Amino acid sequence: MSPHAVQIVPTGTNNWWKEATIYQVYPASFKDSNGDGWGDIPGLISKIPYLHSLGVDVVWLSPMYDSPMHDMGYDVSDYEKVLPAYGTVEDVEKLVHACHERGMKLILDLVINHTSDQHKWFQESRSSKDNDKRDWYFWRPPRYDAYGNRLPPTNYRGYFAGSTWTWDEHTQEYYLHLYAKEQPDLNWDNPAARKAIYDSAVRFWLDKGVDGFRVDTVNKYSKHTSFPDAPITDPKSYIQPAIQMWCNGPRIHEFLREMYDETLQPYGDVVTIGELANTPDPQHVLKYVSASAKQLSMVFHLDIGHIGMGDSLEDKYIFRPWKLTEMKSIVTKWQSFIEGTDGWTTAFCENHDNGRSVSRFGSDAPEYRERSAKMLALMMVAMTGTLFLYQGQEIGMINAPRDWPVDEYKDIEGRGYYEEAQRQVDAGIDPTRKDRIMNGLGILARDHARLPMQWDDTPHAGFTTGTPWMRLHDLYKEINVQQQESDADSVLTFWKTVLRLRKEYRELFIHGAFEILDFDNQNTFCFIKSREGRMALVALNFTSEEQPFTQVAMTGKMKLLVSNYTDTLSEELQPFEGRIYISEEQI
Ligand code: TEU
Repeated sequence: MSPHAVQIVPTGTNNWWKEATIYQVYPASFKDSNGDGWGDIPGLISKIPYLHSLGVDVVWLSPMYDSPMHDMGYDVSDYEKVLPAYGTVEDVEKLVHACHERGMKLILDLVINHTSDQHKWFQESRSSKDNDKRDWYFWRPPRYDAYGNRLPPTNYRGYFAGSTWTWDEHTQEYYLHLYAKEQPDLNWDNPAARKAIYDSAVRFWLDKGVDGFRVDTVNKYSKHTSFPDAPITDPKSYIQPAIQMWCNGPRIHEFLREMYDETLQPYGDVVTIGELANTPDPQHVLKYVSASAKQLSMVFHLDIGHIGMGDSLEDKYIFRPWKLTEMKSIVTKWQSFIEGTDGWTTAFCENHDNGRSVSRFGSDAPEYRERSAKMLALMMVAMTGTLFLYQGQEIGMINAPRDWPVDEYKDIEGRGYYEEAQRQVDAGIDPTRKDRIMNGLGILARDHARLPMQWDDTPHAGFTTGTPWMRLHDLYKEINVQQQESDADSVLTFWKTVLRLRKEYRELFIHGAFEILDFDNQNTFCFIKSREGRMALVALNFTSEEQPFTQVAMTGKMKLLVSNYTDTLSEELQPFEGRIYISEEQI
């Protein structure tokens, strides 16, 4: 065994969620049961047997709460009501039962940094300056420039291209929203607001039997409430990136510990997966995920999703060519940082906020699409931590065609960047920006993950009998569940196989120590997982060319466990080939 590999000795209990495979469902796009063109919970319930057959242990359901849907449900207007298009609270209780009766679990999406502007709390807060919920959100007076023009309280740029402040004529103040103006930020510094969040958003659903939450924007609840201006990093703009003003704020750990102690711990081993942005220091991440911290079970580190994105918030959707060493560096960091600790980590490469992994990290060309999907599957199932699969990843769904016009893109974030670019072109500020943003959206847009699920080759891919809310992929007749379920060589069959192997070799794949073997190689990604003298070697070719298999000597005493080729060559890795070798005995 390599002398560098460190043993992971998971202290604390081996919680149920460490070895689970969690499958994210985007409710709008998964399965429509009533022909209104929107996915719904009865449709999801009808597909639980399918998910069970895939090898899914936990379903993560993205927001299904009542919402005006400006941000596809991440703008919650009532935590205790289900969006009518998705169904009812009783439907969610049936979904809990459908999961539990198969030994599966259900987690929901906890969106508690902000509400919708239609939430009754905000409606009360905005009604008058002396309303008792005024301080449940952030209200501040305007500033004025030298000419008497009214200005927002700070120069912050939000995530959806625009100021984080919106003027309220009725009470003559601005309110804060890191995201859309329809998503006002809750003031977590107000204890009454926190208590209401715990009761309405958390306990209400735990009492319905859900098994945990994915926690949206988990490190943004504690703001620097003196609200200083952000440094000028974009001289051509009044608004400036300011994520340091709300990420990992002064009271964030206090708040998350309080939520754990008061709301989660009383329900037993409830899992929480925090969406953790802009926290590159592993030591800081451990303050969130160490079992002794009693805050979160684990977190998503978003940097794998940001591969290929521009280096600044304003250039997020300007595509930036990347090298494989960037991915290796990210994977190595988040695979290794829990070694010797009581923390835990996640393994994912797709979600509802990012383009499809085959298109971004492999190749969605017809001759390479399936190979790429299987190669990436081998990378994912060999990773330490809790594994997450996003709907459609198991059948190798790919980005929308590059020639789709911008009107097919529905997401508020991408459209915000496009419209901002249009304004800059019209103003002569940046004549090529709109084209560069459109190019970036063609690779990186959140929309690519939100095309309806492709079930079969009937109209609308069996997703709906009505008119789908979003256009289906043009290739749904070639890429769909039904065609792949009966194909022994399909991506779906491959995922079922390798998910079983992940459980069979869980000590290595889920709990093993990670060590990279070829960091400087920009074409292949080879790493080992080791534990108690056993070892697995993973070899991945990220190119469409044959590449030398430089670790072949290490495979002498190992057996080939799985490959996405039937005819493997000893000295070369074929285009987008993935292989996993296993040591036969203690090394
Ligand atoms: O995303 C948090 C967020 O800031 C996103 O912009 C994220 O950083 C980026 O898209 C990742 O590549 C969460 C939800 O996942 C997202 O869908 C919501 O729009 C957002 O919060 C607001 O609730």
